[in-house]
Amino acid sequence: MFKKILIANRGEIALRVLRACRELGVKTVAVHSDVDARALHVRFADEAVCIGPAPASKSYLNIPAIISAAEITAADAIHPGYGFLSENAEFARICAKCNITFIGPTPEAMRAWGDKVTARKNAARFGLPLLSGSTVLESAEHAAREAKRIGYPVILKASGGGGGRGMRIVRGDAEMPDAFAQARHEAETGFKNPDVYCEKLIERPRHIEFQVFADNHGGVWTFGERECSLQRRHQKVIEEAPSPAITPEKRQEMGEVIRKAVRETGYTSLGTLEFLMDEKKDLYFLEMNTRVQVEHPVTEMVTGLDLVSLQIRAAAGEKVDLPDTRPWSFRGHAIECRINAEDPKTFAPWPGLITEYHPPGGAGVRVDSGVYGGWRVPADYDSLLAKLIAHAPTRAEAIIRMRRALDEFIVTGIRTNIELHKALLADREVIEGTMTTRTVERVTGKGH
Ligand code: MV4
Repeated sequence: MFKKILIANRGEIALRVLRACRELGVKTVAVHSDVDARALHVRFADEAVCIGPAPASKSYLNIPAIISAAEITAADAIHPGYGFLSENAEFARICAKCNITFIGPTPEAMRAWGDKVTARKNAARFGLPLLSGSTVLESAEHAAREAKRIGYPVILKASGGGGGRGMRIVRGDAEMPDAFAQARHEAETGFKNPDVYCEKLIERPRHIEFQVFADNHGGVWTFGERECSLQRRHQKVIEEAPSPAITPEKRQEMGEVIRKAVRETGYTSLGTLEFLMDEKKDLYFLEMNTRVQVEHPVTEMVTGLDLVSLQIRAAAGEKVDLPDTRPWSFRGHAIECRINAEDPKTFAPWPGLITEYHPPGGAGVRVDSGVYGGWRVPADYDSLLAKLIAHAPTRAEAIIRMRRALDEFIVTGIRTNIELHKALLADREVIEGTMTTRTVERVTGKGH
C-alpha cells in the first residue's frame, strides 16, 4: 500500500478520497488554492500545500505546482478525483515519469478512450452495441454522404469532446454545410482537435451508465448501472441506482459484454461506460469516463462497496479479492441529489458566505460535502455544495426518504437548488421512473 497520497482536488471529492485513505492507513496531502486555505479538505489532511491563486488554471490544473507539492511532501501517489486533471493523459504520464503513481488507468488507456472516434472503434471491435455512425468526417460533402447512409436526423460530435459540448443536430442535407463548419470550428477552438464524426440521433434518450472496475491481475467487475437522465444543460441533477429501465436480465447481459470489452482492452482501475437508451429500451455505447464519477455513491449504497478504496488498492498493485466476477447483487435503491449553490430562477452560480449549514441525517441518509457554516463558497469553481444520498429497500421508499431529507436541509446565506429537487421528486415521470433527458427542461419550464 502507498505511504502517502496527494489529493489533487478540492471540495467533497477531496474529502471522499481523504476518508478512504484514513481507513487504508495512508497519510494524506491536500493541495489548495489561496481562496481554499480554510477549506475542509485542507483541515482534514495530514499536510497541506498551497499550489497557487484562485483560478483553476493557476492551481488545481497547475501540473508543475502539483508535482512539486508531491515531491516536497514525498507522496508516492496522486489521486486526481474528478474534473481538473483526472482525465489528462499527459498528467498521468508526467506522474509516472516522476515515479509517482497516478491513481487511475494507464495514460495509454486514457488516450484510447478519451478520443471518441477511437473509443467507437474499440467498442465495435469488442462487441459493445453502437449507434450507426461514421469515423472522422473529411468534408461537408463526406458528412452528407455518411448522413444519407445512416439516415437523417444525425448528430455531429467532436472526437476530442465529450459531456455534450460542441454537438450539432442535422435534420437534412440543406443544414449540413453550415452545421459541419460550425462543429469543426467548435471542436478546433474547444478541444484543439478539429475531428468531427456523426451518429444517428436518438430524440428522447435516457442516459444510463455502467460502473466497471479492474485490478492489475486480470480481475474485472461490473457493479450495475446508474440512471442519469435527469440533467440540465449536460449537468446531472439527480442520479439513482439501479435504473428503473433496466431488468436483471439486461443488467446481466450488459455486464458480460462490458467485462469482455474491458478485459480485452487491458483497462484497469475504475471506469464508467455511458450509454443512451432509445424508446425500444435498446442501449448504445456513447463514451467511457476513466475516472471516479460524482455519482459513485449511489452504486456504493446498493453494493455496499467502497469504490474509492478499491481504486486505490488496485493502483497499489493489490490483487483485489471480491467474491466473483458476476454482476454484483444489489440491495435496495439509492438516489442522489446534487445540491448546488445557484440562483433558483436563472441557475447561475450563487457564491458567497454560508451563514448556517445543517445537513440532514437519520436512517439511510448520506451527505458527501466539503462545506460548513461560516465557509465562503468561492466563485472560481463549480457550484456543487453537497451530494445528498438516500438509500431504502425500494425506489418508492427512497423517494419518500429523499423528500424527508430535503425538507431537513438548512443552508442560509446563499441560494440553492433544493426546491428544484423537491419539484422533480413530485413529478409524475420521475415518480413512475419513466424520465428522459428532456424531463428537467419540462419541469423547469422552457424559459430556461
Ligand atoms: C446523443 C444524443 C442523441 N443521439 N447522441 C450528450 C452528452 C454526450 N455524452 C452525448 N450526448 C447526447 N448524445 C445521439 N446519437 C443526445 C445526447 C444528449 C444527452 C445525453 C445524455 C444526457 C443528456 C443529454 C442531453 C442532451 C443531449
